[in-house]
Amino acid sequence: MKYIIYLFLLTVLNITAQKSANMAIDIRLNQLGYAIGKTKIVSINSAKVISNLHYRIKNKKGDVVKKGVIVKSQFWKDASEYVGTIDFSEINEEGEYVLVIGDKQKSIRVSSSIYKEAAKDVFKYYYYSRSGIEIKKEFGGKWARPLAMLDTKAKVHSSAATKKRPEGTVISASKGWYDAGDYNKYVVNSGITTYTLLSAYENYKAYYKQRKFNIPETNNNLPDILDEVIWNLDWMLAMQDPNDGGVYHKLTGLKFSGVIMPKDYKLDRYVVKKSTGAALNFAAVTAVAARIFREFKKEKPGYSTRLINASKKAYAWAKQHPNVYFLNPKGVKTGQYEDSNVLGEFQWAAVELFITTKDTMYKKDINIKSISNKVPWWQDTSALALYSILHFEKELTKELNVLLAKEKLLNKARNLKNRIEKSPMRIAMSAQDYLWGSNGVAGNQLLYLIKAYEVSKDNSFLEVAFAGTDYLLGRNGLGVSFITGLGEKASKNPHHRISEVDKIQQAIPGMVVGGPQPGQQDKCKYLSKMPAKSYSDTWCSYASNEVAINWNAPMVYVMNALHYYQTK
Ligand code: G3I
Ligand code: 9MR
Repeated sequence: MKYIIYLFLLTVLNITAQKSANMAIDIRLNQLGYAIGKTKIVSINSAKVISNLHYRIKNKKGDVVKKGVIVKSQFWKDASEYVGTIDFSEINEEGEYVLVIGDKQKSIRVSSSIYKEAAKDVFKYYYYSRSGIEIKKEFGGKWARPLAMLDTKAKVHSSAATKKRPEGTVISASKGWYDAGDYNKYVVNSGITTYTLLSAYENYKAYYKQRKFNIPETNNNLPDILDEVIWNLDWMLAMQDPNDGGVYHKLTGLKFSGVIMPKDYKLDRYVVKKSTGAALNFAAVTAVAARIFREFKKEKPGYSTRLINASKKAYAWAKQHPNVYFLNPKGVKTGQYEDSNVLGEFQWAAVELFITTKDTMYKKDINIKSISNKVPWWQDTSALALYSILHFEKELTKELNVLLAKEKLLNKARNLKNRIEKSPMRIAMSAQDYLWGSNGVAGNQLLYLIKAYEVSKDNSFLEVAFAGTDYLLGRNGLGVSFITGLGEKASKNPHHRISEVDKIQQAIPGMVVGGPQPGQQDKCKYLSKMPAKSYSDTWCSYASNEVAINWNAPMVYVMNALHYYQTK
């Protein structure tokens, strides 16, 4: 009898222990699913230590295809959570599965085209961000909106006045993409953004020549990605002062608008102070575009020549004005994209101009030793120079120290790969990466790993890029997919004026939100101050939940590349 009671108590204790463990755990996974033949990881997160946690994975027929026990967990300090890992990389049959842990379960998809649709959604964000166009139902679905904000009457601000273009001169600087949740347009943030899309094309030409994204230009003879980039390039070209080659830093209202649709925007628009940063971002991007559009002389006659001439003039202006750093002039209260260290931008612009023109005057300015291999972002574009040098490695091998460039890039990529392999969450993000726009950091880390794969053909870089992409799609500190409309539990209330007031319940899909960061500069309501959990899915939170053209760009590159590698 005693033995039966003992057994009964033991069973009850075991069930209770399992139940309390289940209550405390959260299953974090890639909400889009997992790629056949690639690494597949689910993270089990808990405020408490995880041990002896049983799990099963069942297929659609209900057969258990994998089972196991998580015997220990690792402490993830950026979220102050314990993390158990389930690696089910061996499951490679296309289909739907269910992960069962006690009374919790989650659906998991294994597929050969995980990112096919997502790669299109993150790209379409740029079409929805176009200024000065009607978004038609045929291309924009229920997020159609009327023509607005043509920007044909922008005034030269006092900070940008010159003899030939005095204050109040009216210029047209139409088209371009709204920067983010606001309706302003900034040349510096256009730099890394436009380059990333151009680089995607330059590295995967055949893929992008056949990939259709259902935009108004889809049926012309240009790849859709280039049509979309032209929308912003044309605006950038209009931001250059033809009299001296200088480039206005931004086109903006004097303050952020209210929470309105573009058609209700009433603020006067200005082009504001020229800056060295704007000139160099402009010079680099137009030099890349010039070499790409050489291939399309019939479709875009004269465009390549116009771009390279503009690039040269902007670079010359920057050389004559090497330290004109932007800060908002008095009375201007919109975004700054300030940058008082433009050495990296000088290297990037010189590299792109040399690659495109082979003119030794630019080669003279290149010093690969000085180029930082840090993961690039709007304020430090140095590594973009490494990307381009290594794309043209063969062509440049006798001209530049490409071996040093390769060593720099691969060293950084190995560092990122090691972080992923050692991290409790198998992600590259570390404490100092949780900044305003941390999801942009995450995207650029993944892009960096794919660049390393392109350059080295070392498959381990591609493997960790696949695993690392889980982070933005749900395997993170909140179990939320940080890309609107992608996944069962995705960001819903981005700081994006159009999505906030367009009377459509769902936010425009495919937008990467800024991501967790402990700065909480917006002073909105957050549930945690931990770096990896400090995120608020509210309109209010522009410091963690805004969307921006530079945060989507790496995910266009990454998701389309991963789709390409999955299906090639
Ligand atoms: O780089 C430093 C880092 O060294 C330091 O440790 C850290 C903590 O202090 O700060 C880091 O700099 C931060 C930077 O973002 C890096 O992410 C700055 O403090 C922070 O102010 C800066 O925020 C920028 C924000 O505008 C405010 O200026 C974001 O990068 C930038 O993406 C964001 O851009 C805005 C546009 O101005 C307007 N349109 C919306 C867009 C997105 O929110
Ligand atoms: O909407 C603006 C967003 O694009 C900026 O990134 C952010 C920080 O500069 O500012 C947002 O505008 C807010 C302004 O700064 C303060 N009043 C409320 C505005 C809307 O949230």
